[in-house]
Order: sequence, then structure tokens, then C-alpha cells
Amino acid sequence: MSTLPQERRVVTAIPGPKSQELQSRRTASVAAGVGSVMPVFAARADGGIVEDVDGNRFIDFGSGIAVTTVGASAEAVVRRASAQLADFTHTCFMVTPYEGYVEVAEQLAELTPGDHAKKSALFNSGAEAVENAVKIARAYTKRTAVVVFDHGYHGRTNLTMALTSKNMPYKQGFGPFAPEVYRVPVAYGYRWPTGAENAGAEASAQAIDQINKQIGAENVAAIIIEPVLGEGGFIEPAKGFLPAIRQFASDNGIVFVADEIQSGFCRTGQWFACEDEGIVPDLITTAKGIAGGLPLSAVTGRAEIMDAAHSGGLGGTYGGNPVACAGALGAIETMRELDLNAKAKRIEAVMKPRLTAMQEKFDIIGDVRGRGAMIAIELVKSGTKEPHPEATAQIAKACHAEGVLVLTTGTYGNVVRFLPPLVIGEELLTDGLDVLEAAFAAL
Ligand code: PLZ
Repeated sequence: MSTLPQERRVVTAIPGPKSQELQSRRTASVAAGVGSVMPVFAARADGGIVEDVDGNRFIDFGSGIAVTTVGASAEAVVRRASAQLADFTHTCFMVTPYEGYVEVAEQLAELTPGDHAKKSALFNSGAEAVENAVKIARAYTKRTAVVVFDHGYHGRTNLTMALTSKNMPYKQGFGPFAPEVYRVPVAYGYRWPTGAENAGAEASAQAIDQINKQIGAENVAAIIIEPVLGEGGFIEPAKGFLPAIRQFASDNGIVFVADEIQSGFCRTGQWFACEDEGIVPDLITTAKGIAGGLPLSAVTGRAEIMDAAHSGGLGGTYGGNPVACAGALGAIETMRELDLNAKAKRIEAVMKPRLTAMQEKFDIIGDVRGRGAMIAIELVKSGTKEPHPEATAQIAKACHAEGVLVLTTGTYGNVVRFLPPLVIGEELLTDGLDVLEAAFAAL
């Protein structure tokens, strides 16, 4: 760990003068389409703190969107990546391979669910991993259709925009989208018309019926689902939903793909969120938390499926870059050594009771949900389930002004999500929750 003090500190207006100056340079030179949650410019980050260029220290409840699970300057990540940088930055695995890539593939085979023979291919971003999972599933099944779910998010490239459900901001004006993508219902317990207790059985029956009637199961190459839906609003599919869909895939020769890009690598208190209901996916996509902040992603799965693509059919100049692989080995080492699954469960044990108590006090908190360090509250208009995106934005803004970095999410923009680094200290967690509670009281 660096020497960055682990305490919240607000010493200027947010954003401060130096951030404002950088923001005007940014506005002049960076494309408007790239947004930022909070226009403060980062100077250092470590543990549970992000420090900006004006010396403000924010409690990090975002981890750069679920990436810096081990912290933003974890010792083992910095050590291994630095050593790799000194040796060589790049050769291209498709030109002359190197050990780090193979070691990451070995670690993925060990850590992902199931004891079947597994292989991996490495890429740079989450979207790229999902695209490659589709290529591999199509090569294996010789079918074309891909099934995804309401509220699903899988990326911003052309194929993954098609897989993503929400129009604004991800798709608006960017079509036409890739064909042969079909969307079916998911078991969103809080909003299921006949109640959360029926959501698992009813939503899976509807989804399966739609696949059979509208596509034909024999045409489906892959079913892709996030075991906890991230950008859709931290939706945990109601119990029974995932096992029913997994079973349907097995029964029909469909490749079941768990997109664990946001939920994977200890985030929910297990190595992978699909373990919660004992799901063993055929393919699993990972990114974000895998490499402690360095750009790396992977598709891992059954050896016979992974080997279906012809030699030379998968790849990319930078996929599995050696520095990113070294970072991943450092991140995985940290997860094991610090038992970050236990830490995620501890974060849940601190956060959920506090949030549930807030829900009793503030009736705009309609739902408290999530697992481990992937927790969220859904905000609604008093006495209804009508989404309340305005209050959500106000709460986030109030937290930012007080030095707590929270992110919002959800199809309706009405979910505040909490994704702290798993190495965050308990005082920071409590302090951040106090700020959140004060923001609700002041609303
Ligand atoms: N699959 C489940 O969560 C990325 C998106 C942020 P990339 N989620 C954060 C934004 O607004 O762009 C994500 C995900 C799941 C795929 C992806 C895509 O991963 O690394 O952003 O391409």
C-alpha cells in the first residue's frame, strides 16, 4: 500500500480550482461523448481513497466501476507489473508468446466454476471478451442466434450494443445493430408483477417460452446473462431463475455464458457470482477486477468449446498484454492472500443493516439488495414503485460534495450502487454510510 492516508477530507469546493482548470482543458480537447461521473481529476488512489489534484480525499464506493477490487495501487500488482515493464512491454502473444499469459489461463481454469477441462483466451476489454464468447459459441454450435435479457449490459461495441438492453445513453443514434440477437425477460424480483416470490419460476418459463416460440432452441448458439445484472441496476435474478435457464441451455445444446465482468473476482463474496446457485457455465467472461486496474479480459470455458474456433480465428494485437497479465497475477495473489471473499462478505455485513435501517426511515428507498461488495438501493417516489431518478441524482451529488464517491445505475437511473474496493477499512465504510444517511435526511 502507498502512504495515502485512509481518511475523507474535503478542502475545496467540489470540483476544486485545479480540477476546474483541467476540466476546461478537457472540454476543449476531449470528445463530448465521453462522460465523467464527477469532474474531479485524480492524483492518487489507494485502499479506500481517491485523492484529487486539489488535495480532496474521497471515500471510494465505486472502484472505477468494480475494477480496483484489490485497491488502485495494490502492492503485488505494482510489483509484478513494474518488473514486467522492465523486462518487456509487448511482443504480441500471436508473434512470440510469454509465460504470463499462460499463467493467467491456468489461474482462470483453477478459479472458475466446474472441474471440467478448461481453456482461456485473453483480450483487452469486457466488450471484447463478450464478442469473442459469441464467436466461440457460434463456431462450436454452428448456430447463429444469441439470447440476452431485459436490463442486461454487455458493452459498447457494435455487437455488444445489440446485446445491451438500455437505449440511452448506450445505443441512441449508433445503429444499425448486429442481427440475430433476441431479448427475453429476467426475474427482477422487486418489479415482478406477481411478486418477488413468483419471479424465478414465472420469468424463466416466459423466457424459455419466448425462445422456443420466437427463435427455436435449435437455432440458439448462446444464452448470455450476468449472474447479478450490473448496469441494469444490481438485479439479482430471483432464486430458481438461473438454474432453470442453465438447465434449458444444457437440454438444447446451447452454450450458457455467464458474463461475470462486473460480478466476478470476489466482488459478491465468492470468486464468481454464479456459484451462489451452484451454476457451472459453459463459458465465463471476466474483466474489470481481474487485473487490479490494468486492461485485461478473458473468455474461459469448456476446452472442447474453446477449441472450436480455428487457429488464427481469435486474437488481437494487445490481447493478454504481458504487463496486464502480470497485474492480474498480482491481483489474484492479493485476493488469495487477503481472503477478499471474506472481506466482501464483511462489507455486506456492515452495509446491508445500515441501508435497511435507512430504508425504514426514508420511504423513497424502495429496495436494498445485492451481495458482498456489490450492494445497491433503488429509489422510488414515496408510497409507490415509480422510479425516482431525480432523487437518485441529488443523493449522488450530495455525497460527492461531502467527499464520498458513489455511482448510480439502473435501467431507470434510480439506483445508487456501492462497489467499494474490498480492501477498504471499516471506518471509511461507516463514515461513507453516515454521509449517505445525512444526504437522505437533507433531501
Ligand atoms: N459486461 C457485465 O459490467 C462494463 C460500463 C461502463 P468494458 N460495465 C461498465 C460504461 O458506461 O461504459 C461491462 C459489464 C458487463 C460487459 C461490460 C463491458 O466491459 O470493459 O467496459 O468493455
